[in-house]
Amino acid sequence: MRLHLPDRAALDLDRAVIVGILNLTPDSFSDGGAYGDADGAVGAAMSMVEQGADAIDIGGESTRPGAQRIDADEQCRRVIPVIERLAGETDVSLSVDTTRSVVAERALDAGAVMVNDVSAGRDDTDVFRVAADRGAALVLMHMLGEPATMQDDPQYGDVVTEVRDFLMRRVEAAGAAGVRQEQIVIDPGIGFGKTTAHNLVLLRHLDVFVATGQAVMLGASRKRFIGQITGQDDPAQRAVGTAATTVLGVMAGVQMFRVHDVGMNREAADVVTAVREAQGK
Ligand code: HH2
Repeated sequence: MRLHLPDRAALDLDRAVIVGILNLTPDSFSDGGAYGDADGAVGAAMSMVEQGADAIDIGGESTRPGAQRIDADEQCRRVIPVIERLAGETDVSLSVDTTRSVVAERALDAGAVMVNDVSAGRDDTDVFRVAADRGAALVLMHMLGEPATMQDDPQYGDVVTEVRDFLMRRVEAAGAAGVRQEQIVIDPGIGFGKTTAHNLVLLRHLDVFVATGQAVMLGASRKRFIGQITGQDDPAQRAVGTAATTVLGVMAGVQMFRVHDVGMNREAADVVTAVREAQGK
């Protein structure tokens, strides 16, 4: 399976795609303010490439629970110079993590090939038009409510079915706006309007998302539910727990993993893939 990108490029989804996270935000829950300036950010991204990242997801707005919204101009100021420089230094795929069409468009101009929209096109439906016009890949994620309030007592009847059905409705809406089906990735949105119990049930049923036939992304990296299970309060200490979710995902057929700790997740995914592909007597 391949994820089509602009200019006839494609990402091979038969081997797990590791997407390194580059948050250019002062307030992200795990790596907020970690890179200082553009030089630091480019260096961090290049180190992820060396560790085996296939793509880098670059964001200028935190979506952690309770986060403040950042306007499009400020997001552009944060992400565009870094995308421009990375496009000149590496050929791994660059993704922009934004819900705003203006930011998506400028990021695609600067060299990005994928738009990661955690609102699945609900914040700004023009994101669909921009992705369609430019032939960009598009990640559609499930979120219940909004970052400011999403963790205030989220409720579902059947979380797996509801999240899947929502995502398929958004795939349909993106398709109606002209985005090609084979360019759309769905993501259950671990931690976005979900309790730990909801996250665990979603992780247990990742096969349901894979069975839709869309490419699937998992974003469990360093999230709070891992800390609740392992007792690790510091997000940086949740890499092993994250790698466990990558193993589960590869076993279920998930193709893309959005992670902070690239090397560890690359290795975990590669070992599981090798076992899955093992043949012989
Ligand atoms: N999670 C976060 C941000 N963007 N995109 C997708 N597709 N899936 C995710 O699970 C996802 C996402 C939140 O994590 P992070 O970027 O580390 O933190 P913050 O939002 O605080 O910057």
